[in-house]
Formats: sequence, C-alpha cells, structure tokens
Amino acid sequence: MAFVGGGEMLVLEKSTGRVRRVADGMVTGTALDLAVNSASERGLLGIALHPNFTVNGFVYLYWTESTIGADSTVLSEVPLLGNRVDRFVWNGSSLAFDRNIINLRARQSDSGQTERGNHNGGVLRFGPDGKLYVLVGDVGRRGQLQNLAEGPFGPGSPDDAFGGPDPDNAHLTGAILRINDDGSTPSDNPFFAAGAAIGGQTGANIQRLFAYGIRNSFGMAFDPRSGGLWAQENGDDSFDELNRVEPGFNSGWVQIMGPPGRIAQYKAIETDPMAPQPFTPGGYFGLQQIRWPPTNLADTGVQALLRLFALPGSHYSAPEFSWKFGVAPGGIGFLDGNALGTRYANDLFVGAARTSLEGGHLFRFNICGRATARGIASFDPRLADLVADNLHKFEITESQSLLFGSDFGVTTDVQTGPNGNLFLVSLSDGAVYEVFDSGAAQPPSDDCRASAPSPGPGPSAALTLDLEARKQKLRKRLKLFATASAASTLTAGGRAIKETTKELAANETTKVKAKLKRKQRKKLVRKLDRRGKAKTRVEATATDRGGTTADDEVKVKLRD
Ligand SMILES: [Ca+2]
Ligand SMILES: [Ca+2]
Ligand SMILES: [Ca+2]
Ligand SMILES: [Ca+2]
Repeated sequence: MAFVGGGEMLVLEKSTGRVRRVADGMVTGTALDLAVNSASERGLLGIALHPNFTVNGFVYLYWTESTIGADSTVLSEVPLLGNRVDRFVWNGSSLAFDRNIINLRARQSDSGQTERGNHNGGVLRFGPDGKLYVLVGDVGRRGQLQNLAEGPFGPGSPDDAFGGPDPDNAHLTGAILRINDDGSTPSDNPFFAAGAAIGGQTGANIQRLFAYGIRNSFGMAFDPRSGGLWAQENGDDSFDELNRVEPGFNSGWVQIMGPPGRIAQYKAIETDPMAPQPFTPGGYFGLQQIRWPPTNLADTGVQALLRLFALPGSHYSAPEFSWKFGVAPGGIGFLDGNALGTRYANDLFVGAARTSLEGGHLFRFNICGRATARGIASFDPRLADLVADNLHKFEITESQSLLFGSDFGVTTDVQTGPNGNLFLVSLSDGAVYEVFDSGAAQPPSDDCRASAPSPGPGPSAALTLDLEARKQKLRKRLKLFATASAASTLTAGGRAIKETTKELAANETTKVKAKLKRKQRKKLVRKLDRRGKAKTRVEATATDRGGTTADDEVKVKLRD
C-alpha cells in the first residue's frame, strides 16, 4: 500500500499482479497489471515510493514474474531469478516501467524435496538516508548467508544445482539489501570493502548487503523517531523474532533463532519427534530443507555464535523480542504521531501472517526511549526476559499484554496514513482497514515515562562472552521500567504524575511493592489493555479475495 496524494492510495493484489487505485474506500481503477507467479508466498509483494515521489513519480515494486506471459499459480512456471524489483513512473493514473533494479532467486526445485515457493520476503522501504532497502527471505537456500560457511554438504560442494554456498546471484538470499534509487550500490554499505576484496559476482552481491542471516520476513519498518530499522523474522516452528537491524547485522539463522541463551529450546523444538502438535500435523521436526537437518544445531549459545558466517564488519545481536513458539508475525509498521492518542504515539504494530491466533492478531509494542535508544518497554513481568513463553504455536500465553486487535486476518502491510491513522492491508480479508480514535475515554497513558530499555548495538560474534552480561543488565533495566510505569499509572488518579526517572523508580519501588500485589498488577495490565483496544474499524473493501476478484464495490462495516 502506498499513499500517492490527493486522497488516493495504491494497493497491491498479490495473486493478480494488479496495482489498484483506491480513493474514498473505493477501487477507482488499475494502475498496472503484471504477469505474476503467485504460487505459495510469491506474487506482487511490495511497494515503496521514492522519497522525492511528488517530483519524480518513482514507484518501486517487488514481484515474482511468471514464465508464461500471464498470471500463474504453478510452482515451476518461474525463472530461476524470478523475484525482481523494478522501478515504475506514476503519471497520475497509471504506472509505466522505467528500469529493473535487481533480480533475485525464486525457483526452489531442490532434489529430494517437493518444489516450493515460499520465503521470498518482498518488503521494500526507503530509509531516512534515501536508500532503498529490499528484504529477501532465504528462498530455501543453505549457504553462507544462512550461516553455513561451507554450505550444507561441507567444503567444495555447492548449495544446490545452481551454485552457492557463496552469495552468487542465485544465493543472494535471507538478507536485507541496501541499494541506491537507480539500482547501483552505495559505497557506504557495511560490507562494501569486504565485497570489493572478494570481487566478481559474489563480491558485488556482498557489497549490496545491509544485513543477513534472516530466515524470512513479511515486515520491515523504519522508526519515525529514531530512524532505526526494525524487522520481524519468521522462525520455523520456534522463535519468531523482532529485530533492530543495524548496519552489518547478522540475525543468526540457521544456527540461532531467538536469544542464544535459548539455543537448547530452539534445538529441542525443531527436533521434536513427538506426536502431531496443534496446527502442525507433521510435528515440529525439521527446518524445511532436508539437506541440513536440525540435529546439526549447536548445543550451546556460544558454540552456535562461533559457527556464524562472519563477514568482516558483521555483528550478531539478539532479538529485541521473540516468541518461543511461532505466532507468525506478518507486516509491521510504526504509528507516526499521536493521532490515536499519546498512549499509542510512535509505537510499533505487528500484524499476523496466519489467521490461527486471534483470527489474525494485531500486536502493539510500546516503544520508549530517546533517539537511537528507543526500544520495547513492557509492564508484563513475564516479558522481562524478552521472550513470550507460549505453550505451542499460535498460542497467546505471555502475549496478552501485546494484543491490540483481533480478526485482522493476514496483515501484509502496516502504514501511517496521511491523516495520521493506522492503515492495514489484510490479504485474507481482501480489505484495507483504518484504525482510528473512536473518541472513547482512554485509560491513563502507559507511555514512556521512564528511560526506556536501550539494547544498543549488538555484540559481535567475537564478543560473545559479553552477551549474557548485557542481557542481564537489560533485564534489570526492563524490570525497573516496568515498576516505574506501574507506579505512575496508579498514582495518576489521586496525585500528580511524577516525571519518571531512575530516581522516581527507586523511590516508588517500595511503595509499589507494598501496594501492588502481583495479582493486582496483572489485573491492572489486563484492564488497561481491554480498554485500550481499538473500538471501531472501518472496512473498505476492494481487492481480490484469494484469487477471485470482488466487484469494485465498497463495503463499510462498523465493528466493535
Ligand atoms: Ca496479472
Ligand atoms: Ca536472530
Ligand atoms: Ca520445524
Ligand atoms: Ca518470558
């Protein structure tokens, strides 16, 4: 979804390849119709406007092309490098092709496995630096960018029939690329020198990298306050993540998902041979690609960190947040501004990639702190460890305080609209939702009164021993913050709210302990979140539903 001015937005249809024009809740036309391969997770996936869009009209699209000149849902009807980013020019009513930016791996025809079409990523965002960020999933590869320095089979063997394990054109996967607006490579990229030293196709691709070691993702967004990049990452069955992505970030896949201190849980879940689990008929065993089984995983965090493929200048950092079992996050976005009230100003919203939890959850993360130190803050003491310890996949335990909305279906995009409200694209509902302030009284703000936790730049793989100390420190700060926030909220009725500082936290801690039994605090958190949920949603429907096209009609529904 992209807002092109004049009250108009462009909305993508994954399976038809059409870019639809939408105004006042109605489809008004088609700006472009691409011949897409939409099998599995492929199709027309991402859109971004150039920072100077109002002047040059540049629109960037991430899409999977078909080999038959028409839309296809057949897995094999795709070029090897069938995921592509192209630049188009908007003339006020349609999009005209301008130039190709990059071609990325799409075909997954690995021997011994059924053909697949998943893990294409597909998110495009321009950063505050004016550069284009392109997120591509691992596309089923098991090479260096998946932290297998020698590939899945050991020294001298390629990853697959098309090369690797080095990031040649068919193995530039599981990464966030940082690219100039014309497709060339910025010389200030984190691995620009490293790539130059290697040279050739692989070297040129390494120069394009901003981050790697990412399994797959449907959501990436820049924090409007700090300018920092955040991305969600979908685990296999375990440890979905939210990450802050700094230049040179290595997220750790396939060696690590979740915090390194949880490596034993990661391995245990992914090698679980037990009977079928809810939502996973075949059980959890396996990491999809049979050529690198989960039994290969390390047994300790340090061991796993030492196995990472470390490009010069790379760093591993643990997730800002993770879920023990997958909840399947989808699109993510920041609410830029306070149109929904100060409580939600500049917070991070995380949609769902599946409808299995709450009919498509919308999670809200309270983001606190100043400038580049902005990070997640939570009331819930169970989240002081930065992990939602749920009981199985698509399960809400320890995420209750994050739940902002339900029944949003599969959310593929989250954006702040020109009016400051939150807009969400629901693929499964064929709808764009607008979340707005219903005018109902809001609870006392739980927004950022304390100095927020600031994870800061992550340690490099070489500094792994610092990791646990750092996390301990962070946990202490999170606890401190949770206490201080609760104190502020409680005193809001009778006394003036004090500006919360570490000093206040220290003063208030004793009072809070006396006043707030654990139960009461939980009750308060629940109450706040019930009242804080979006009251009303407007559903403006226009796009196709699962391949069949709805009429160009508008439906406006009010829901509680
Ligand atoms: Ca089409
Ligand atoms: Ca990670
Ligand atoms: Ca698994
Ligand atoms: Ca926990």
